[in-house]
Amino acid sequence: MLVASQLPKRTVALVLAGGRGTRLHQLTDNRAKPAVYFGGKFRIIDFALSNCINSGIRRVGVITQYCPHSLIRHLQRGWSFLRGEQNEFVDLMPAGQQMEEGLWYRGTADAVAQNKGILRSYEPEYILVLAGDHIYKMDYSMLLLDHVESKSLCTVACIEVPREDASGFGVMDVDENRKITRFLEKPADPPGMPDNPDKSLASMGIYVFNADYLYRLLDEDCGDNTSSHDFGKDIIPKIVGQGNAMAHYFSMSCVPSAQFVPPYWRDVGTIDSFWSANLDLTSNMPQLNIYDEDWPIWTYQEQEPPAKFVPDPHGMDGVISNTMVSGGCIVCGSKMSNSILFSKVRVQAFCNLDQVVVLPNCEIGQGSKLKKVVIDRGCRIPEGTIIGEDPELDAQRFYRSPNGVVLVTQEMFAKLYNFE
Ligand code: ADQ
Ligand code: ADP
Repeated sequence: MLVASQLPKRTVALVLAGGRGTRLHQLTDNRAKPAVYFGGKFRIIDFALSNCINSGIRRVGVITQYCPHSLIRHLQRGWSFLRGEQNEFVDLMPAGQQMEEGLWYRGTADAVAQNKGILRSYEPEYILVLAGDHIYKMDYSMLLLDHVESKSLCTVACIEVPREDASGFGVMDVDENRKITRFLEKPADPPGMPDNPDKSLASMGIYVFNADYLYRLLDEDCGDNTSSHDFGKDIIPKIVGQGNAMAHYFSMSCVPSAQFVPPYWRDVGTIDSFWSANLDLTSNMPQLNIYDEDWPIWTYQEQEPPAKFVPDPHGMDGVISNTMVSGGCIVCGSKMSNSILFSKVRVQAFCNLDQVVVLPNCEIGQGSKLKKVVIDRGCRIPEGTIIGEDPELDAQRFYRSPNGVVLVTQEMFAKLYNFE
C-alpha cells in the first residue's frame, strides 16, 4: 500500500553544488555559486536544503567540486544539526574522494555516479537530484507522490518560462498524460508550448529516479565514451528516448508565497538577476515570502547584536525606507532606500544608498553615494566614493552589468589603490 508520508523517508536527496556560476563574475571567484549570499542572511543552497527538511527528507548528500571551502564551512556550521543515530544527515561528497584516480567530476551525472557506492549503502528507494543554486520553495513530498502514483521511473520537475529565455534550459514537449515526448538541452531555437507558443516548458534540473533505475543508467553512461556524463545533455534525453520520463509541473508542489503571485523559482545566475531577486525582498509585497513560519528557511549566521541606527555628527537621524538590515549592522544617520545590508555592515555618516546589496563585513565610508551596486563581503568603501553616476568610470573601475548594476569586490579595490 502506498503511504505518502513514508516516501520522503525512503528517499535520499542529492544536491549538486559543484558548479562555478561563471555569469556571477567575480562574486564566484572564490566561492561556489550555491555558497553565494542571498536575502540578508542566507546562502543560495539554504533554499534547496530547507525544502528537503520541510518536505520530510532528512537524508541529504551535497556534492561539491568548484571552490568548496566556504560552502563546506557553511554546511558544517549550519547544517550539522541532523541526527546520525536517527539515520538523518547532510553528507558532504567532495570530488575526487571515491575513485582511485581521484577523478574530478566530469559532469553532473558523473558526480552522482562517483558517489554510487555511498548512495547504495543508504538503500534508498528513490533518489531526488537537486541543483544547489536556485531560489524557490517546493514541497518535494508532492513531487515524490506524483512520481510514485504515475509509476514513472524518472520524473522531471518543470516550469513554464518565456520562450525567448528558454535557450538556457532543457526544454520539453509532453503528451496529455505528462509523459515527456521530446527533450532538447539548451536549444538555440526553443519550441513553444502547443497551447501557448510564447512559453516553453523548461526543466528545473530537479529529477526523481527509482534508485535501481538510476544506478543502471549511470553504469551504462560510465562506459559510454561519447557521453559528456551530464543529466541534461545525456541521461534525461536517453530516458525520454526510452519513454520512461514524466513531467511534474512546479505549480503542483510549489509552496505558495504571496497571493496572486506566480510560482517563484529563480536562477540568480547573473549579477542582474542576483541583484533584482535580492531587491525584490525589500519591496512592500515581495514575490518570495521568507517570513512563512510553515516553511522556514534555515541557515547559519553568527550571533550578532541587533542592528543599530544612530544620528550623524550633526545630530540628524537617517532616512530609511524599504530596506532590510541584518544583525551586527550600525548605520550612522544616512539615507537608504531599497537596499539590503547583510550582517556586520557599518555605514558611516552622510551616505546615500539606493538599490544597494551589501554582503557581510563591509564598511561604507562617510559621504559615499551608491546606486545599483552589489558589494562583496569584506569591502572597505573609502570615504566619499561615488558609484552609479558615471557608467564609464564605473565600468573602468569595477564590473558593470548589461543592466547597469555595478559589482564591487575587495580585489577590485585592492587593484584600484595599487594603481593609484
Ligand atoms: P545548467 O543550468 O547548465 O542546466 P548545470 O551546469 O548542469 O546546470 O548544473 C546543475 C547543478 O549541478 C548546479 O547546481 C551546479 O552547481 C551543479 N554542478 C555543475 N557541475 C557540477 C559538478 N561537476 N559536480 C557537482 N555539481 C555540479 C541544468 C539542466 C537543464 C535545466 C537547468 C535548470 O541540464 O536541463 O533546465 O539545469 O536550471
Ligand atoms: P564567503 O564569503 O563565501 O564565506 P570568503 O570570502 O571568506 O567566503 O572566502 C572565499 C574563499 O576564498 C574561502 O573559502 C577560501 O577558499 C578563499 N580564501 C579566502 N581568503 C584566503 C586566503 N587568505 N588565502 C587563500 N584562500 C583564501
